[in-house]
Amino acid sequence: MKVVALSGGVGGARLVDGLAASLDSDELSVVVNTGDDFRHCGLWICPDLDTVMYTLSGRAPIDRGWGLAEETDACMNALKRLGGPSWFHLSDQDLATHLLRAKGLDEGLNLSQVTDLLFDAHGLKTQVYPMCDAPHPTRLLCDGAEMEFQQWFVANQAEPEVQAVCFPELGVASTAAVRAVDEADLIIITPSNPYLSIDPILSLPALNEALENRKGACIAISPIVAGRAIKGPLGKLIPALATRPASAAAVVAHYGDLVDGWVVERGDEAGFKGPVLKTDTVMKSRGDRKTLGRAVLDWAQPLL
Ligand code: FO1
Repeated sequence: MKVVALSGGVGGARLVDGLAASLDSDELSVVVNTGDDFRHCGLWICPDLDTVMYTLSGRAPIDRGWGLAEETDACMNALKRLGGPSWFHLSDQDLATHLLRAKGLDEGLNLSQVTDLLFDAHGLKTQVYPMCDAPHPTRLLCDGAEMEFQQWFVANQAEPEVQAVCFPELGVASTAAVRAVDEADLIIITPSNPYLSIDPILSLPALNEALENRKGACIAISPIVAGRAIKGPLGKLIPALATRPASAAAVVAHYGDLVDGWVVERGDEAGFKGPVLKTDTVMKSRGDRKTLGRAVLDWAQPLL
């Protein structure tokens, strides 16, 4: 069975880890948001790609979700002492990833090629594709001015009220990502932030078209549990952007008829039409991820 997961952020990476435990490496592909990517200290930072890589490697911090669990900060401390930027934390082993990516890009590899190189270096077999190879930066419209994603999310702790999430007009989706969606029997929208992690993927015309004309079924896991986001700013973004309280139903409305079936936390299924799986969707451990991944795949079978 060909499965494609659309992922961004920590929640998406956790489900990908759970799906990878139940699928062969030639069954699972992952299309990852690159709208959070930015240039920092001469490096090209790809947070959502690295979060999938570290999570699949079992090396991401179980609670924080991004970066690496066993880490040191010698370089960041030296950088601070030299008066360099310290708002975006790059710990020592994580820096090795950024340096290797910068080397590959500097030698003319595109983002997909350097991602393959990094995943191989981590001994990972899962097919992970950037949604596009060229920069496709997400910007947040706050108080009439556009902010770069990481300036909003990290430097300003996602505090500034968001009036709109903005994407570049066009954008060329990566060939492998479009092919993966075209060939998929099952497309899974992971419990990522719909506005910040999934909409950037849908903003790419070729991927949006591939999803609209999909041959397979498309299911989604709600990132809102009992009216609250497990992690991140979604609990505030829904009232700000959809002018309604945060709820699983608000996420359903956001995706509209793109989604054929929903996976929601027990108790959140009120008002759902169509196929819905009510289960435990909060992943506190790798075991939880595996259980949820298996439950989602088993439940989705009749939808294919
Ligand atoms: N998030 C923070 O809140 N503070 C940081 O200093 C920070 C550094 C960082 C470094 C590498 C990386 O892959 C992710 C990092 N993140 C940090 C998380 C990142 O901003 C988010 O993971 C995504 O951009 C949104 O999901």
